[in-house]
Amino acid sequence: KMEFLTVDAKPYPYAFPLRKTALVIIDMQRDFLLPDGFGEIEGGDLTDVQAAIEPVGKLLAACRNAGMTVFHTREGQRPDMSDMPSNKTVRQAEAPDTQYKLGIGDKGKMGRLLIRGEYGHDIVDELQPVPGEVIIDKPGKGAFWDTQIMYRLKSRGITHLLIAGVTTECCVTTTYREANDRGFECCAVFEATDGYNPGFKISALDMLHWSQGLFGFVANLQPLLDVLK
Ligand code: TIU
Repeated sequence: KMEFLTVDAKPYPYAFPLRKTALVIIDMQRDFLLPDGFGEIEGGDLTDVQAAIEPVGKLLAACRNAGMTVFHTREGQRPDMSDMPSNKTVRQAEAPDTQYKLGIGDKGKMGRLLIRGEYGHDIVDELQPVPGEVIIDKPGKGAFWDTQIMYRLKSRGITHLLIAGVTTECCVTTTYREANDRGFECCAVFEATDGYNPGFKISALDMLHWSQGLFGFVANLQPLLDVLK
């Protein structure tokens, strides 16, 4: 028997089948969250993304406790950078004001920036995956481009996604929109995502649920924690 849970959400309550729902945590990596990481070098204000670590942790604990499938993604390139999108290379080389003192693959204080295997590329201590959880390494912003995520989700019978992580304006909503086009019923968790610009977060999330759910749903964390108990 399929157990459906329902949580208050925008634009209307989100119903999700517990056994067919995955939590997808986007890019909670040291390079995006800690000082001297890629995000800060890129010009990001870390205040809000760091504040998201605790709510993401609460969501992760609740989903684990409910027996839900958990996916973690990490943005980065292979050490030889053979999977580096050319537009990333072009953009960091040709940014007019050379705000990027260092770029992807350069050596930062936490290792080579956004390179797999480096300390800075990995997930923060508080949110480390446990055995049985799926880690998706992705070369771009969205988790569906050049990765196995679709096969991993389909092979587990997943139809619904709870989406959290950083940054809202970049990898979170890119992945959410990719998932929506592939037929997944998505719900972003408001307090468990944040970005480098407060205005961006609100706009990005408003766009997801505008007009009867243009792309899907947005729920608050506490009501979700309550229904997962
Ligand atoms: N640049 C920026 O805001 N974010 C990223 O490049 N990656 C993610 O959003 N994870």
